[in-house]
Amino acid sequence: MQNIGTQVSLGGTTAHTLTITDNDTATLGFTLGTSTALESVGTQNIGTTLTINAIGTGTIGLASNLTANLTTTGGTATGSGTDYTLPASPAVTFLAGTYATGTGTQNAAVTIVDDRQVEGSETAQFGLAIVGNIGTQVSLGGTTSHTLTITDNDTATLGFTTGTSTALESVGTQNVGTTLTLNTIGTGTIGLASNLTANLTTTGGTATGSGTDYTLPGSPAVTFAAGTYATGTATQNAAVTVIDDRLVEGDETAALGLAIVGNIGTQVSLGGTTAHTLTITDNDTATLGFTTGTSSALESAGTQNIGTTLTINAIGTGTIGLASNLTTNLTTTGGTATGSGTDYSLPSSPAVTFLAGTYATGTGTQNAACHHHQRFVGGRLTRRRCWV
Ligand SMILES: [Ca+2]
Ligand SMILES: [Ca+2]
Ligand SMILES: [Ca+2]
Ligand SMILES: [Ca+2]
Repeated sequence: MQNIGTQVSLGGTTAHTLTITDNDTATLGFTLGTSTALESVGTQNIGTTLTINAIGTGTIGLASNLTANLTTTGGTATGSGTDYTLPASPAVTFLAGTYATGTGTQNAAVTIVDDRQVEGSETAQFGLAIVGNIGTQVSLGGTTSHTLTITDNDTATLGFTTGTSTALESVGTQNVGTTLTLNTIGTGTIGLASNLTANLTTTGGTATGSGTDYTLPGSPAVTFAAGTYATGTATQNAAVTVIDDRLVEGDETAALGLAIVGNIGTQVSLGGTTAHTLTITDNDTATLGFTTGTSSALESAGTQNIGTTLTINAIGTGTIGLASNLTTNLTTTGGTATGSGTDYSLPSSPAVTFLAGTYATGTGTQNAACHHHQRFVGGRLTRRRCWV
């Protein structure tokens, strides 16, 4: 200061602070909005991008470090070591220095847990939180949300425990076993993250479903509940109702398949023994005999009807009957008369037919027509018996 003598001295407000407001800012966001990682990947790098919006001249850069963290904002996956673990703080650091292009990228390393849960693909929604800002110059911007899809590498197959089974018609309920086999990769408890349900289906066979010979179980036929399956396998029974009718029908088969109702993502498929044949053993029988043990016919009768009687021994409920035609022939087992047109002729095949249908009383009769032939012995017409 060049004074005027010593006449001027400092006084009043003797200090002044000038604040220079920075006009250079930056935004931090995700490089991409989505990414996908296999459960076994170990570490999934989530890219972040810093974009510097610089005004003026000179080197573009950061005057101090910028740090930020990942945050969980949603999704079906569980963090904290269950399905994934967020990186420690800070997740990303953009170091102080020159950023000539005005942008920089840093990866946030998310740890993926390779469990042994059959769970389907899951999602983790991430956001960003600035930890160490540069003044207030950096804000979140651009792509501020990232969805990571974790693809499950644990699967399971569902099949029948055995390919065949046999049930007596009177059994009531036949349990058809199904087996779930878990194919897991990784470490930790083997299990299902949610219920798996499946139905039985009819794929063929001679038996009729929907209450005629059997009834499929209601939906779902089997449920493998969410939880631990330490051995990697489990069985559940599908309860097929067998109808104890009163039809003489013979053994019948029901060809059964499986249909998954409630899957776990798409992780469970049909596999192993995928078809099961259930044989239903008929407990209804019948006996066939002659109505009487003897009969007599005049040789001139022409046709002698030999009565046969069918007796049905039915167990169960419902209409007594035959499921299909029963036919039989007469045979010659002896006697003094000669068949094949000499003394008599047996009826053509079939001699008797008991038609399929209802036999409410449990019995039925049919005649077998035996044809007689006249011949003269010693000048007299003689009588011959039809021995059949
Ligand atoms: Ca796994
Ligand atoms: Ca898994
Ligand atoms: Ca029966
Ligand atoms: Ca029957």
